[in-house]
Amino acid sequence: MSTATIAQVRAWEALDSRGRPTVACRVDLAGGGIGVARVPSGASTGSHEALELRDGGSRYAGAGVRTAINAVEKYLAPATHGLPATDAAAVDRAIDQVWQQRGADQIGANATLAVSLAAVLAAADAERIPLARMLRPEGPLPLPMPMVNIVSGGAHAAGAIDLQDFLVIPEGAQTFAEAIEWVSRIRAAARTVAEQRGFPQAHLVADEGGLGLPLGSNRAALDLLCEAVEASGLELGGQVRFAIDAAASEFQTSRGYHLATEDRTLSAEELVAMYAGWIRRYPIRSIEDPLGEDDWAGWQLATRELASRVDLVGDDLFVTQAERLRRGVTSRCGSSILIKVNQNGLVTRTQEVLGIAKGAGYRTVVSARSGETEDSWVADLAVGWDAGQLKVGSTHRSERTAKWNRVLELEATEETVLRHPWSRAEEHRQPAEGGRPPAEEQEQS
Ligand code: 2PG
Ligand code: MG
Repeated sequence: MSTATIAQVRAWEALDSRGRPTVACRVDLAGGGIGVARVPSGASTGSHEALELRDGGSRYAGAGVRTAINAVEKYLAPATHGLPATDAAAVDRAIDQVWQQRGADQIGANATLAVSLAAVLAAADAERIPLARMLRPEGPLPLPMPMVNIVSGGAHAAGAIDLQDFLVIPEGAQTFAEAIEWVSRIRAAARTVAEQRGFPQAHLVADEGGLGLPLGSNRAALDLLCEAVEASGLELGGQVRFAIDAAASEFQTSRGYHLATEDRTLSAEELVAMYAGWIRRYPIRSIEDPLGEDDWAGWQLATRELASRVDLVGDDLFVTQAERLRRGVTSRCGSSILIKVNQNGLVTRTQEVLGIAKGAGYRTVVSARSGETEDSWVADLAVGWDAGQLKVGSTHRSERTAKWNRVLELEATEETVLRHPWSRAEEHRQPAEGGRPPAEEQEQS
């Protein structure tokens, strides 16, 4: 028996950052390598995501995960026993076989992902190297550009405003440490500006560590970002740009896109026109989920109208699934993809989706969920897969800083290079049908 073979798989209920239970799993290898992984969970979940199994009933208000834990111990542990953890594809195939046979209602993506992740972490532990290095054995580790939440709305801030995330991208930073110092400065300035504007609740934090403020309009969040960047002494546009995660499925109704904060309902055309106006006025680099998860026609329109100026990132649209991404590429929807392992359920299959996106000329953003844990493996995945961008929330709350801190650790201890995904020097991917145009065709402001 090789030292990397899986000897034991155990699972239990742990808490996530919203106090809800989640699946934790430990894989022990024959030679002593150990991997522990806890599964994250979304709030603005796409309806096409892989199914997260919850028990129902009265425990944890129905959110218990004992069924998923039972699935790990009863089915996934025997199926993976004796496999080499170093062969992640073989481990995932074994997990997937059980998943297909028993069905989503017996296994659950929270069970499959827990084992899949714990196995790769155990393999890295056995080799005594970071997971990022195991995934990328050669050359400097490519660190992602951070996208950092400053203002939260939607499902992450009790609907304080309608759009879910207003983020900053410290594009001009030369190192990850510099990037983090800049965004921490901006986050602090945003709080001060908000307090000066009469929002005493600016010392409280939303689900991802951002400010959840009843600003009165969605656009006001962009003005707050502008003021915060200026107060930080950083240059808007040159050093720092903005990103938005509209999470539009959350405010889509049968009558259109309902902006409750502004008491108006917009058609897809009107919503796209609103974004176009914002893009003209603010240094916006990307908009995620600008339209609803099944509004393919709206996405096509947005891609035609906006993709030459900003990245359009599919999260709820693509849900880290190859089939939906392929449909998006052929029907010219979006130009970038959000990658979340728990939307997919398996580590290697998620990596395949990322590969398809890169092949189609889409940019890629590895993302955490709004319900997170102290785990930091998502940072290693973003680095090891050379995603180019990482989105894990704000600079507040330990489940967020765990991820930034992990990239800082890699920068301090490994040979690394910080990715600047929009710089021409790094513009190496070929755009495909429906993909974004090359950098030189994109407007720079
Ligand atoms: C998103 C994520 C992370 P959630 O929409 O991109 O911000 O949120 O995990 O709630 O889906
Ligand atoms: Mg999103």
